[in-house]
Amino acid sequence: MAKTPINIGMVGYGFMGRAHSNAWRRVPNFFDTGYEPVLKAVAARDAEKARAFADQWGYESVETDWRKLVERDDIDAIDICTPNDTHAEIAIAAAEKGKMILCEKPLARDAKEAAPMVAAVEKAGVANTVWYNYRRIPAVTLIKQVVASGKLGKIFHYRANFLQDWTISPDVPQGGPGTWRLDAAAAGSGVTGDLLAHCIDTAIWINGSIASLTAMTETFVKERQHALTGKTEKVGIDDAAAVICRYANGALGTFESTRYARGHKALYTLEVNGEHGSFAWDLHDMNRVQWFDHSVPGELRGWTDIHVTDGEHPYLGKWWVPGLIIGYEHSFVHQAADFLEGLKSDTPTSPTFREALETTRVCDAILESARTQKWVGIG
Ligand code: SOE
Repeated sequence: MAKTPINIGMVGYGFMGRAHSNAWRRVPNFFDTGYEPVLKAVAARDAEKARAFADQWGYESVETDWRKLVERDDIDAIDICTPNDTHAEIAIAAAEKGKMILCEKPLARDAKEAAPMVAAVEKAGVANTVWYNYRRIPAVTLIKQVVASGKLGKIFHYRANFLQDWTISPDVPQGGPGTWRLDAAAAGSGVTGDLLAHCIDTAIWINGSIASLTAMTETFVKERQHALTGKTEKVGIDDAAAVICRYANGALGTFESTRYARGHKALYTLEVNGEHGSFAWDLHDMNRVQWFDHSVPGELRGWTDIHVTDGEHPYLGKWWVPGLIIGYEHSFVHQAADFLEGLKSDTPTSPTFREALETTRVCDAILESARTQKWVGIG
């Protein structure tokens, strides 16, 4: 049967522009959603770079102003891959034009900026989602499914870390392409919005809402040259954050994130401890999950290393044969597939803008708690 085309308008062409473009290209080959994403246009200010990106990834056309892209009648969905400070304006304009919207995480720099985005997509009634891709790594999705089945019983702890080391040198600038994540004006925050946001999104998805928290943050390098102005300017982002929290279900949580953990490049780890079992997972070995089942007879009881590559594991029936692994990029393909499936069944694709707003509110609470040195409730 002929597939329904869905015309994608991509805004931005950086690291995430590549990850999302790859997802749109791969998804119809592996997932039978009934839709055929068409890479219709990419928008970016630098015409030459945008053209080179379009040629590399197979976009049909180029715009140098995202407003023109949003105005185009031949675009069905706007995919936002630009720095955080631009998400709100683009998303709200796209919603007003009736476009579906897929926005790179975090939704915006803070909840004040994100709330009107939620209002805009809900008023327009357009499909929307935020690319919190790690949820859709099969091992992580498996944890979610087993926890939701009740097999772990009462959950006591959910903890997660996301550790990197790429900003230790004071010579890394802030601002500009590639380093806008270090510029508070563009990013909103540092590791909290960039890395902890992933941990919090997954935590809320698996273990429910966070009720209250207390946090500390640190900015280790206080001044950096700004890549755009050339001037040495005060650094406004958090370089590291440590959080303890209480979940609405009574569990306790701890989170840590930093870009100063020498040797760690993208060490996202999470652990869930329940009454009857525990899970532990590590992004560096993303196709495996460690599982402890207390119901196994004592003499055989122990941690089990599950290679999450069987056809019955989430998403894996669509890929290769049992035992063969998949990678980081597949998590984006899975999100694109779920979005298209959602269109087919008219169901929202989680996290929607509204769900991602909750993560942003938790991030705001972390920064507030670090500033005030007080516990903050998330109402
Ligand atoms: C930062 O280095 C970064 O690229 C984040 O922005 C991504 O969201 C994360 O998945 C990997 O690290």
